[in-house]
Amino acid sequence: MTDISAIAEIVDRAAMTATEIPQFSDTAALSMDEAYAAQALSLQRRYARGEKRVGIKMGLTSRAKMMQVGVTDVIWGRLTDAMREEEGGTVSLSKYVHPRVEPEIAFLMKKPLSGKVSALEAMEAVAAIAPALEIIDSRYKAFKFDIGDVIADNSSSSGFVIGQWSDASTDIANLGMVLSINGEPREIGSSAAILGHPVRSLVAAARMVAAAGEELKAGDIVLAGGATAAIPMAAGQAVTLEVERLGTVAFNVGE
Ligand code: OOG
Ligand code: MG
Repeated sequence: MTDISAIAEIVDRAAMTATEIPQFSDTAALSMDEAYAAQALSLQRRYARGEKRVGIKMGLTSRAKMMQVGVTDVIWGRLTDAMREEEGGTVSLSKYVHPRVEPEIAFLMKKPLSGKVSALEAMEAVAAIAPALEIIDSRYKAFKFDIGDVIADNSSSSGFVIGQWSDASTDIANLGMVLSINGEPREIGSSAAILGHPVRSLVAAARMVAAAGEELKAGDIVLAGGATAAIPMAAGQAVTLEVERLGTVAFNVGE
């Protein structure tokens, strides 16, 4: 029998101390249900330490991301206030194991949303849209995992930076996205890479949180998922994402 609370403690401690751990799938793979149960329990430990839930992140919603990590199911994880990094600020590598950065779109919810919803219903629940950078940091050795591993590890959630909010009526179907390091474009993509349209990620988010007995709440942030492959972070990098129409979001990487 799989000890879900032991797994929750292992992934929570690994994230808290920025220490890498072996994959569970090396010994016994977790089912998706076991993995989501472990994720939920590991977040309970964070909440008990005073962290506040601020939303969720969707993962593996683009082909580029699926190819990069070799997992082909859409997944989700939870975001807390402790994961937020300041826009334009300096992110310290010391909090992370082997972080990567990826270009995303963020939704800010104005109404609760959960269950089976249409794209129109999903957009009606959105207050604003922003360019965002997600810092993902798998706690597993060599950033290698199977689907159960990554879900248990809160889908690699570890940091995020949100740019300026734009009106929810902004057309985000096919916006150019350029991720640059020190002024050099390194990953170039489109918001259309996110399930064909980022709103589909929000529709999936509503369905997936409902399956866990939860909902998206007013004020929640929802990250739609990386539009391109992620780039390993290193000290001295100036990371900038420019999203057509939505503007720029940036941070620097410190020691
Ligand atoms: C899993 C998390 C994926 C995304 O945007 O696709 C993710 C990982 O790549 O470590 O955040
Ligand atoms: Mg992501």
